[in-house]
Amino acid sequence: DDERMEWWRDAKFGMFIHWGAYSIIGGERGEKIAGGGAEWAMDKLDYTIEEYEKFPAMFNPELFNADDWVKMAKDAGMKYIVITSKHHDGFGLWDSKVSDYDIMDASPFKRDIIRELAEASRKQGIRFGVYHSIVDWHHPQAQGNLFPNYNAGQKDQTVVNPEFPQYYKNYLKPQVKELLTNYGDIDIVWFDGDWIADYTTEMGKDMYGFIREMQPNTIINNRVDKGRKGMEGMDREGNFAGDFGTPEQEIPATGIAEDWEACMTMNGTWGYKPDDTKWKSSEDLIQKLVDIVSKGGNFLLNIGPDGYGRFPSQSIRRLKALGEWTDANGEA
Ligand code: JFZ
Repeated sequence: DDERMEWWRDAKFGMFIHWGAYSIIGGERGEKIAGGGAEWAMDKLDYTIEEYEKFPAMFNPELFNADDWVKMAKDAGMKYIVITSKHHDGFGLWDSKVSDYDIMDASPFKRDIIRELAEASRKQGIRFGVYHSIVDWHHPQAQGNLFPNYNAGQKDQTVVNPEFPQYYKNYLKPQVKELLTNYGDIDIVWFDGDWIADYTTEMGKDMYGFIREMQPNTIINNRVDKGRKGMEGMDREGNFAGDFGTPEQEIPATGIAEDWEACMTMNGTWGYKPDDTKWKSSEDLIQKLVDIVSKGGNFLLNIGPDGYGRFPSQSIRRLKALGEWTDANGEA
């Protein structure tokens, strides 16, 4: 176990990437702007499934260059990348046979983004992982009761879809299997959406074992278990919660014995959102890196590329500053 975690503990600093069909929308619909994360546009701006499907159909990010993205991460001093293979909207960035709601069949781009990034990461010598959402607003059996236009009583997160176990078995697991078998080593699987009432600890344990069997060295976050915010579950012996805890937008106090990784945005959104101009300064981000690393944690810092495949200029400037700092101060 310790051996499996070793590279990750040494790595300290990684890049989170939230990218998908929502990156076209930028969190805006007419005069409305979604509050918080723009990756939630489908839910927050009340798009029906049919309306939202237009965005994958327009997703054609011709400026995307995997080598450039990986180089920007490396130059910033980051040692790994975690990108959204699928966020809550359900649109997959890899070539999937499980569903047509993917980059090959639902979009004009028809390039396997996960493959290009996995290969570029390997080539440039940094680790590669995927964020995969348990919630899936596009799948009728898995909308997590969040989608407003499906099933009366939506947004009541206590409502359970009786067919969710079928989604889990026949859709979610096969998706994860594709990701864990078609792309070489997947170093991290970062689950999210575990909060929905439909998902169970039994499913989490099953998923954890399923991945371990395919790739014994993959590192899996605590949100593979049910309802694991922040460090929940990591502090209780014998309590199933994955390999590391995931404090979000916060740095815990000192004295955590378990593995943890703080994930943060550079502004206030995970997905691209031009309206969000609350950028943390480079100095602040450097400070956070030092604070986290000094407390034994990892720092997963997010980029929300736009619908063309560009990192926001504000993010690029901050990555450069972080790179200059990590260059000058040795390994993070
Ligand atoms: C989730 C997503 O809903 C969000 O869009 C983004 O991807 C983020 C990284 O993860 O949001 C969460 C998940 C967990 C907590 C808070 C927000 N939590 O543990 O407090």
